[in-house]
Amino acid sequence: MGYNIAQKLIKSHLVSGQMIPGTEISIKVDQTLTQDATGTVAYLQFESMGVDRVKTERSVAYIDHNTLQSGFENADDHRYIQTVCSKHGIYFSRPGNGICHQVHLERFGKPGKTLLGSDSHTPTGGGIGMLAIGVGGLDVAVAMGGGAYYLTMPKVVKVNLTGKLSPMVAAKDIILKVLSLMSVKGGVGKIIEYAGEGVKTLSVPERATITNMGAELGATTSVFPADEVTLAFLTAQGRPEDFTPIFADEDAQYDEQIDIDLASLQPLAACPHSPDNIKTVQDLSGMKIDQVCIGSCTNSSYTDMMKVAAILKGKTVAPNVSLVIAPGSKQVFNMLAQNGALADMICAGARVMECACGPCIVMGQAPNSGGISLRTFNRNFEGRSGTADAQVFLVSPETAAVSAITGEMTDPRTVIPEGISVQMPERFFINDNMILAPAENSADVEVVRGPNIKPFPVNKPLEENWDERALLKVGDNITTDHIMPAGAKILPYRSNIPKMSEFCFTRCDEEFPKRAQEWGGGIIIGGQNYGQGSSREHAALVPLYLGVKAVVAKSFARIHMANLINSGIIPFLFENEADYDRIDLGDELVIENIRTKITQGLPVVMHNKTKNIDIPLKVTFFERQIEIIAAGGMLNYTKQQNK
Ligand code: MIC
Ligand code: SF4
Repeated sequence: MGYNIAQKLIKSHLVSGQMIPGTEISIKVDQTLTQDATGTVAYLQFESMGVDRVKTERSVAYIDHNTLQSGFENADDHRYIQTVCSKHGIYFSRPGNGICHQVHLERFGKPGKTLLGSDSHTPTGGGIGMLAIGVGGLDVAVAMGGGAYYLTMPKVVKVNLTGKLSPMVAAKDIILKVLSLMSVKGGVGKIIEYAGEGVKTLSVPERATITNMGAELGATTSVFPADEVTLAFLTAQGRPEDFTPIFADEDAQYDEQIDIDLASLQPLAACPHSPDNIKTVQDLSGMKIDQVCIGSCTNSSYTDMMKVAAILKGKTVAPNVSLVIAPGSKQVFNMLAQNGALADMICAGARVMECACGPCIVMGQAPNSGGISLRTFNRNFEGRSGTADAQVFLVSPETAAVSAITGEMTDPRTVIPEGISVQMPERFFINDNMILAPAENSADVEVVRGPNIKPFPVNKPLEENWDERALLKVGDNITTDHIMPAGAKILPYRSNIPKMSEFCFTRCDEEFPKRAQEWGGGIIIGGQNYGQGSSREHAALVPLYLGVKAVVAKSFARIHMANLINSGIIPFLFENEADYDRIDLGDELVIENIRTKITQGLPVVMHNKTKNIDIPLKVTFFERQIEIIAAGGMLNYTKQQNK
């Protein structure tokens, strides 16, 4: 029996386990990436492991998130990351060089390699045939130290693409279509593999848009073949030698299949407040808009920007619209400046920002009250834009640019029916002067630590008997943006967990941090898909700091569940989902002999003392995860192993 691409990539990196879906495997990690919002803690954790030089083939630290320096904190953290990287063998992409996923695709990604990144959109690398997985910072730290990455062997879904996109229909519309079919939790435990003759009609940036936003499916990752289109891209990036062809075998098997005829697609939009709430742009047309943001790791490539510039050329942004554009990388920005496309954007009235995450992570540009914002980004969770009552619609660059001119949601096919043709350049502008190689000699480098860097919390070994309270009860699809919001005000404290704790869960309940302090922690009760969205470990580390012992939910998102285990907070599932309704805020929850039961694989029952009922909990952890939980988190576990 032949292999699909996902299986080939896993097989060639398998360290332990067997490729049986649902079982635990571990793989060798070739490359890692971090960004600055997760990087500071990841490097603090790496330092605590006492490893001198990273053991990966290539590790890169990017500065792209915390770029608004309204105080010393971000600049200090950047200096810390720069020096710690230089000391330990990590390449450093300076602020101004671009968004991690875009730059990594351009300059470092290699087909056939594995990439672990402390950012949920790391699967962007799947666009060139990498096995690229988003994880918490601690998993990246372990990988940099030479440790394997442990994961649940996923099922593989084949998305069979036929035909060709019509003019003004974009790669974004393909992934929005997949989201409408699978939902934000439909990808959990799965790799999404793209196949079929439609694949070769898609350029690398288009493929990367699709794999990037596969994160919104909850998938482990997404992957495309590495073919002649990939080779042309790498050649244009001046690195044809990095190419390796990767295809599925003729007789490859898949666990599921979805068929999409590209020719049948039309422009789509993800409506508030979820990336899977899909409608056609046609159905929404005529809706007045207030803001348009173009960029983010999903849609900020050279070809995306050139299309936008072509649409804006000779036009003026509608009076009711603020148009913001952030190119994805210095390479893209440079090329737009050199060929005059930037002038077309400026002339039309665009507010051009530095190449970074920008509005996607609320480094400015929050919409007006109740504002309607069209964004080419990948997430539109409620409040994520920085304005609590704003309505964010996720659309393609074509739809965004055309709508910025008309001032209302507009199907781009009605304005430019013939479409826009933008050629992939034969050679990109290559200048890696903003990527610093590490020092040859570690001893020459002194790591600089600003006053914002505070120790991160480490858990205690698992205790035997718990008498806790239900500290918070939340509904379905709680995102990490609910748990630990981002934004220019809070992000500067990513290396200061005590300060961050003041904002924990405040989007759901203003009183949460105060109550957690007063009650000395407790247990969180969650619904379906708890912890969806980002990889931010802070959504586990801050609750740990506030004394959270466990989360009992109906289901969990993959990365967040791993982050909880890594920090020693137990992610329990309800044995009977109906029990969710039998717990209220403040209920006294008792679990006896929990350590013995978990380590011996015995059933765990939580007694709701307030209501005098027993609530059975599902314990579905792998052996190694049980050891991590018992040790009180990954760092304690690693120390025990190294003794
Ligand atoms: C995001 O898009 O939510 C982020 C900010 O990139 C996060 C990482 C973080 O919170 O630092 C992600 O996607 O993992
Ligand atoms: Fe940055 Fe937004 Fe991409 Fe996250 S989703 S990496 S914040 S551009």
